[in-house]
Amino acid sequence: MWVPGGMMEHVALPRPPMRRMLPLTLRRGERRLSRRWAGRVLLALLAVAGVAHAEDGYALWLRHAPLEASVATSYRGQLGDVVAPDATATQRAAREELQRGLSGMLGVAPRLHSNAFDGDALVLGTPDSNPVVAEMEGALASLGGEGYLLQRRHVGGRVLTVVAARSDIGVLYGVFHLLRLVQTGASLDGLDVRESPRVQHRVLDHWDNLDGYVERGYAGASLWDWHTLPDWKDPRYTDYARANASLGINGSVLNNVNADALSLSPMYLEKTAALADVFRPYGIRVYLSARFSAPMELGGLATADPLEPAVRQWWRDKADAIYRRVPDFGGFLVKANSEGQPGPQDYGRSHADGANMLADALAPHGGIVMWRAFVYSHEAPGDRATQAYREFVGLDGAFRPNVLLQVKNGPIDFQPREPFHPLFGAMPRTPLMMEFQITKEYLGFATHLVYLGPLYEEVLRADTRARGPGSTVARVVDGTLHGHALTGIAGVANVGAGRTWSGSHFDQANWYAFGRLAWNPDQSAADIARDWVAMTFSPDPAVVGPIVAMMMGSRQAAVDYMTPLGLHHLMARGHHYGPGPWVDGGPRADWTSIYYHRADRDGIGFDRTASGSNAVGQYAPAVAREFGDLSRVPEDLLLWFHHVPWDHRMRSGDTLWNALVQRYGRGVRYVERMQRSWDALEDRIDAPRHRQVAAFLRIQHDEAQWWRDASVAYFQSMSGLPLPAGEAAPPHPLAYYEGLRFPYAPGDGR
Ligand code: BDP
Repeated sequence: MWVPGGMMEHVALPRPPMRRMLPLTLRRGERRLSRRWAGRVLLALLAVAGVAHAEDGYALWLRHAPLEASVATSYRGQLGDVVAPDATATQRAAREELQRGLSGMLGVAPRLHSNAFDGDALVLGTPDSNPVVAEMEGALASLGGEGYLLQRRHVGGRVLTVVAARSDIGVLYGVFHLLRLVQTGASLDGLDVRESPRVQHRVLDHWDNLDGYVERGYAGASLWDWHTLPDWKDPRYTDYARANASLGINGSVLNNVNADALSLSPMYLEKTAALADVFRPYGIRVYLSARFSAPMELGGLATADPLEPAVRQWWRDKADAIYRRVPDFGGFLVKANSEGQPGPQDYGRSHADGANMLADALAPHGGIVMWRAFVYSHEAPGDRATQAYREFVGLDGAFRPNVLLQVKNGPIDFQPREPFHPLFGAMPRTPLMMEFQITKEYLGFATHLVYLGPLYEEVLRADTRARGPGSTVARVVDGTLHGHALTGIAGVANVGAGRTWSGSHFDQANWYAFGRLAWNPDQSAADIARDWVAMTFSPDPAVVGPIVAMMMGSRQAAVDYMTPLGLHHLMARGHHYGPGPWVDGGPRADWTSIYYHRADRDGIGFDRTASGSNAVGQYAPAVAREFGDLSRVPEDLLLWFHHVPWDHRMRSGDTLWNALVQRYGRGVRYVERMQRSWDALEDRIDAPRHRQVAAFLRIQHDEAQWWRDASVAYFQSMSGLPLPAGEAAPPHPLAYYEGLRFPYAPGDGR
């Protein structure tokens, strides 16, 4: 029945939990149930009812849906009573999670003891809080402050399942891991799991404005109700913290990188402190995006020059004031001299001057600066893809030890597919932090089912060759490549106040995948998807298999129907919603699509080889040779790096023109297949979620078709070539697509 470490072989089909499984559990157990147990079952029923009746996505992957009865009985027998300390807020959080999770999944609330208990038991603790764990101190030594151990131990005739760590937060993480094992049907026999995070700062960046609007957010308004804070601490803040802790996310930047200085005012710092209080038991520190000109806006200074003593003093005082309210404040995230934001260059100073000033103010308190390398200025001529490298690479080694340089995964801007950013591997003396986007600004917003796990995985596994083969981006990020202890990874959050948190059921998977990869960047996107599906929908292989299959190809499908073969940035003007390969004119060349695709009668693509912008020259020589060589460049990046004629021969032998049109069609057909797979799951998924996903897939299909038709119509107007056999002509003339307007596309910057 149990498959070690994997899915269960024979799991009953998912069922409406309250109707079938729980009464069965009761009947079977009746004889054994004392009054006390009956009371606990009732409690569990009530706890489960709250979750099970509301299949609206709110419970995320923490639904703790009831397991099939015999499975539940087996786990109950294996785990026994629970011995867990309850002296600190984090210890209580761990107990509550266990209680909630096991009640939901096993149908019975576990018996909790805070100290000694004689029978078989599930034991939680640190060396300080539990004597069994105290004896394991040697095994815990190398776990670090956040790691944990899950172990089956035979101690004096008792069988103990131990969740041990050196800190309370490690224990909480271990509890979430154990609950995941139970929910996904893993065997506990011979349980022996050692985990510690590979990356130190695992952070969500919220692009939330103080007025509640979320830039590039597709899940409703901001979670933070600044107006009612600090007095009203919405229970949702706790659920947010629980969800993050279940993944090991340990930081939250509360406000948009396009920052409002007001976030640093005393009134807002009180509100930030209230959120920090809610998050603290879950191991989450708060950070703020700092507006570089705040000393002028809030402090009335005439300058924000980072070398000006009054400015430096202002930031020191500000840091002191923040730490008085939030003693474990994480630090600042800064977007400077990019897209019109103020920064040190306004005063002829460098990024390092700016970052170091803030780092000096935070250092006495242990805070860090996450300085963004996303710089994008119209004053800097040349290929936009090369700007960050040009501005930063010469500053390697110039930053204080508490500065991380936060680099987007690719050199342009969260496109459906980009090569990895050339700064990874190129600044050995500076810790580089990864910035992924979880919210799908360029990937169909919340309505397109696009699982980002494969995108993250592709980037993390890319080989920078900085120190020979195996110099992966993951090893830059986890610090092992260049020996940095300070490490970080950030995801631009996709959560909002909408009931599903992420705007759709499937976008929750992107939050989930980001968190799991932040903990261990070498995990596989497919394994993560399997866990997510098992917890979010059902561990039934007949559910997990098809859904994981849908998810794993979904990102490539979006690339295909939006920007295949290395095309990028072809969105219509003013929003990032629909196709606009025809966009030209306006104030800046690099705000147009034609700048990026460079299509004309003869060919298409951006020449970034030595004969073009030479962006390839920013990569390590081995990578530059591969990307720069038409015969070796991955075809998925062909038009990113090369301008080629329409009749360029692909490796298949077909022409580029045919391949391009076929890719568009392939993307649309993938969505059709996802629709069919999803329809076939109708009896296995609860109706509310099934209905919404089906509707969103219809939207996705229509929009994929629209992308395909508009793009094919436009590129055909350039190439003048006939469509390959079997590819239908777009139903409308190009002018129709060009004329479509979407003034209120969600997520637009304001
Ligand atoms: C772009 C977004 C813009 C952000 C910017 C950034 O369109 O809203 O402000 O990135 O990362 O992707 O700062």
